[in-house]
Amino acid sequence: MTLAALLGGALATPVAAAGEAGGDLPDSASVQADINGDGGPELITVRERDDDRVVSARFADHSYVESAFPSNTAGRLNLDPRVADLGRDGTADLLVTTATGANTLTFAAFTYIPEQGLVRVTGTDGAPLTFHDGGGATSLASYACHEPDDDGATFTTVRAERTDGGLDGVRTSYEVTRDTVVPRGQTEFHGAAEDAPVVQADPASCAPA
Ligand SMILES: [Ca+2]
Repeated sequence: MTLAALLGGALATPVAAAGEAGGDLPDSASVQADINGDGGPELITVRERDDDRVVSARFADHSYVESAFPSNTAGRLNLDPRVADLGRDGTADLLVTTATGANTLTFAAFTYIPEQGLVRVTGTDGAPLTFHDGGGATSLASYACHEPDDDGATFTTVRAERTDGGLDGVRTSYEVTRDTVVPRGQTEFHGAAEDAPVVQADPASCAPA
């Protein structure tokens, strides 16, 4: 087998499999998460509705809340919400995919506020929080969560371009309080190594404790 065939096969197989499965993809995806902090799980579902997607929560008492959000994700891919505690306050937030690039997913975050329902996490200027996970040959994007630092930040994003001299980009930390996100610090880096601490960010660290 030639190298080209090897690469072609390795790259083509998952795409073909996804294509074949396309007609059978479910039109919703559900997870369990404790979004109101009472210790019991809610049933969280993301589904497609017309040109939008809808994230919803059903509670143990059968009450129900939902919020629609625009998504540029083709077909039914990446419906699955990620469960994350961005504010490290013990209640789960929901990360939903709003766009799918070649190698990078774009996320929005929703948090549950009693009397309001599922509210999109936004900045004080009203702009929705948007962040990414992925990268590839030319870029890197990721995020992480951590216990509050000196500025109260619990959420960090990293975005970088890969250059001949290393990674050029920015690391930004945020304080997240309920549905409001506030930048607390930013570090630019140039020529950073792949294993440099400033470029490290593990989305798994955002899992609720
Ligand atoms: Ca709960």
